[in-house]
Amino acid sequence: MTASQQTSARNDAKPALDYDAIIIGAGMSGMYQLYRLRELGMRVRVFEAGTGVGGTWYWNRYPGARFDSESYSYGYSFSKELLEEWNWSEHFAGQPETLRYLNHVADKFDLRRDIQFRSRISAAIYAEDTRSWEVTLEDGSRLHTRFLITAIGPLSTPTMPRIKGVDMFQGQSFHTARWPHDAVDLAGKRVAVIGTGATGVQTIQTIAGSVGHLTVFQRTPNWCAPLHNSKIDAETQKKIKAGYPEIFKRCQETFACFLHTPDPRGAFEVSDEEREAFYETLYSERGFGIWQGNFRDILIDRQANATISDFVARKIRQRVKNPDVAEKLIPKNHGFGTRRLPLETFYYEVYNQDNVELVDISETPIERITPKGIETSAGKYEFDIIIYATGFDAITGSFDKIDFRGAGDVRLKDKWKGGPQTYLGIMVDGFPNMMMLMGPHTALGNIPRSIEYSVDWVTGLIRFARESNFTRMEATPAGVASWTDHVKALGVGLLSNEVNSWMTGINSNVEGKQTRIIARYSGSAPAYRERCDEVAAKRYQELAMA
Ligand code: NA7
Repeated sequence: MTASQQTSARNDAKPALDYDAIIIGAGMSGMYQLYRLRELGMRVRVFEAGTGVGGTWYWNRYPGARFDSESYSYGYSFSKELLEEWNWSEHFAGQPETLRYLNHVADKFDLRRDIQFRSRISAAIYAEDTRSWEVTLEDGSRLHTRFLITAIGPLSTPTMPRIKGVDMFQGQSFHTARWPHDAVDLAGKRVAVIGTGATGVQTIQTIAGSVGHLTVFQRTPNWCAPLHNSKIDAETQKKIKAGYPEIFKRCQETFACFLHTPDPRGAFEVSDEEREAFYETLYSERGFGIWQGNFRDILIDRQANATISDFVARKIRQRVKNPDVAEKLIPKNHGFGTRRLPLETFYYEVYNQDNVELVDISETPIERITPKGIETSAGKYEFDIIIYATGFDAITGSFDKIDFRGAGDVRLKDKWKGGPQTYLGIMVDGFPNMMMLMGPHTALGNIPRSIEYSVDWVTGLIRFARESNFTRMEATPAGVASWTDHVKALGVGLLSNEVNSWMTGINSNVEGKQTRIIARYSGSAPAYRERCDEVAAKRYQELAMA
């Protein structure tokens, strides 16, 4: 008997599996992975906790949620027909439009028939004898699958602050990522927002005009820069459609798949006047250019970084009338761009409004939430509504919530205690037949571009396994050690790795997440793809296949 005949014989002897592949999550990754695996003729099931598709864009319905990537660089690129028929209305589309888009994709490719909604997975356990995964849903049902693909998102487990009395508040309160589907009436209300990350900034600037009174509780200010959003007119729409091949080619070439990529010059390779003029240009242009398209050294050289931090600080002082408030809004403990840059639309001007108050809780911490509002060390505030824009247990948080157990009953959570260990950010030794989309150690950046690449890579691997009659594929310990070391080495010298943020695995609201880890791949997307392409070209010899 040949090896492949033996494999087939072993398969025949075992009870049939429910599915060839189970995908966890029907966000952008899960939807596209379903589409690709169907093309291989596989029996695939997607389990999704929500009642609809869209992942991030399904859950994050808070006021003002929108792209910070240009809409036309964000959509799926795999279908020409889809690109042709969809018109983005703004350069940076809002959440309702994006959710409509993803529903359109689900309809167009008839995805829903293989997606089971309202289905949260609680455990996934590998069985060596059948080379398969037993997946348990919260309702207790169990299903068996050869391949398990996680599409659970890097920012999908919201975290509430660990403040006394959070459950005591008698008004309405929401985490931004659990914003209700029905409209929330904010008009004339006394509203609190806790948190000033990208989400807090979008929420605050959007609601400040309609609420009665807004109190912003800020623990750490973030550097922000103008989004410069606008509508897309008919002429521009035509140009975008005609330019799609060029747009996606550019995204493939840039460092993080955005339309912007670092300027090859260093900040001190130009005169002071040229530098200032360059910063003015970047500040006046739309999108992430000021972060991703800035001088090549601002995110690695403290002095270079100080020049852009100083420039943006001056802008904040110009835009905020009250100098004390302006100072509170200027970050002092980290440089520009070393945390994820929130893009804003008249955010700073909000603090010039009479109905808006900034409370610096680094000076006067929140002591408790009361039935009527919030109590800080300095006083009591009463509210009708409290909005928690307090972020996510990022990158590994959604993995921690599922009891993943690999060969020998090893828990993924235990294996990753000291930080994630992965092979290409896609596989883990001891967890055969499990692949992660947008897990730790993958290139994130302009995320749909990374999603499409990873899904295609995983699809290629599964195709190869099926064609070769392999039923077990696993990363080797050496492969995992080497990739993990590589990812750690790439992070050395980055100013962002010296700062507490979700990007360094810090979350003050989660037990055990107070130590910085390297959870993100910080090399270039082209280098990431080159490495993964090489593995595929060598017919996945780096994996253990049987
Ligand atoms: P972020 O960027 O993690 O921001 C969370 C904010 O909430 C941040 O200002 C935190 O202050 C604040 N926070 C968190 N916990 C508390 C407590 N307990 N008390 C007071 N303030 C708190 O999350 P976002 O949702 O804004 O953005 C996440 C990503 O989603 C974003 O980068 C985009 O890529 C999309 P801190 O800075 O920790 O002092």
